[in-house]
Amino acid sequence: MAPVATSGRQSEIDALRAAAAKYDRVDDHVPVGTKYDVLEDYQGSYRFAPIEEAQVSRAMIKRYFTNMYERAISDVVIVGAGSAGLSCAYHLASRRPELKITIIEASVAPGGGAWLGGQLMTAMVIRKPADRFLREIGVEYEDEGPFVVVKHAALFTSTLLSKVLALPNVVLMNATAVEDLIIHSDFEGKQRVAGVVTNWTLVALNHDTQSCMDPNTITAPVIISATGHDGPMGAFSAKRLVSAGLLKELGNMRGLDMNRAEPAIVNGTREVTPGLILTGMELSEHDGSNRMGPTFGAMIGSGIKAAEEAVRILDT
Ligand code: 48N
Repeated sequence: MAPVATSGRQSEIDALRAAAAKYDRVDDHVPVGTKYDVLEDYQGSYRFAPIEEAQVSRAMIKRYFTNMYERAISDVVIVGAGSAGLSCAYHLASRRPELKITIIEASVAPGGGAWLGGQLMTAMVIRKPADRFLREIGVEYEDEGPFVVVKHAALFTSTLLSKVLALPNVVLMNATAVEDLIIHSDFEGKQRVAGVVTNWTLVALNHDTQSCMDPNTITAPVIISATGHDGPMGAFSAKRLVSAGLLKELGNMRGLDMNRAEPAIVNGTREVTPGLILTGMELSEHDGSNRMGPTFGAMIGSGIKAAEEAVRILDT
């Protein structure tokens, strides 16, 4: 039998219940065009529209978990929102608006290694012909002949990220890690990647501190993995192919050679096992191709190639 609340506590409970009833009405049926007594004033009289804390919570919860529910089945999942993953997402989502494209990014901040050029310097070098993509997304650069220079890598990455997020068919789930692949056998017994296994990144990084923090799943006919070559989870899918017995061993990224590395990554971008395309520097770990260091044209080209590969698979 619950203890009877004191009169003071009861009135608090009644007030919360009344507010909850009001929020439900407000959350779901705020009359469009309601005028609020607001004032953008910087002389000391700034006034905001009224808010209840539950409205903020519900505004976030409703949207995030609706996305999560709807994207449990996606058309394409892109793992990793670095320069290759984001270039791929932009090219694919802008050309195929009917596709449900879901990006899973382990870091809170998407962008991977493209916030800086090399050795923490800010300018970003992009070799021609990848400069065409900069014109497509509207990033200014200085032309230096065989290559162009974006004054700050963050200008490229933030512009690309904003363009990707503005596309209605893209959902980005950052701070979320892919911690395994869904691998099915088809009717011929051939194994194919059919989705990803996800968890909050902070959970994925703490499985040895807590047991049984089971993951979630997203199924899709095409997975594009762009998890890079370094970082806490670099080359994730390539490594998982080895441990799952779908790849004998990693090729392991070779030494730096810009002229060999960039065409090898773009031309080598492909479906490495049924249902899984590798792009960007993760591919160098899979194939054993050279690294290119602080030049990003191949990330753009490889991302675009991965998008084209995904279309080829989906359209067959
Ligand atoms: O920027 P990265 O690391 O990877 P790419 O391939 O998009 O770009 C690579 C590029 O920045 C270079 O490395 C340059 C060209 N240097 C080359 C060289 O020779 O040194 O982005 C990978 C993204 C990151 O944001 C990670 O947080 C994320 O992938 N990620 C994951 N996201 C979800 N689940 C995972 N398991 C996971 N692993 C990595």
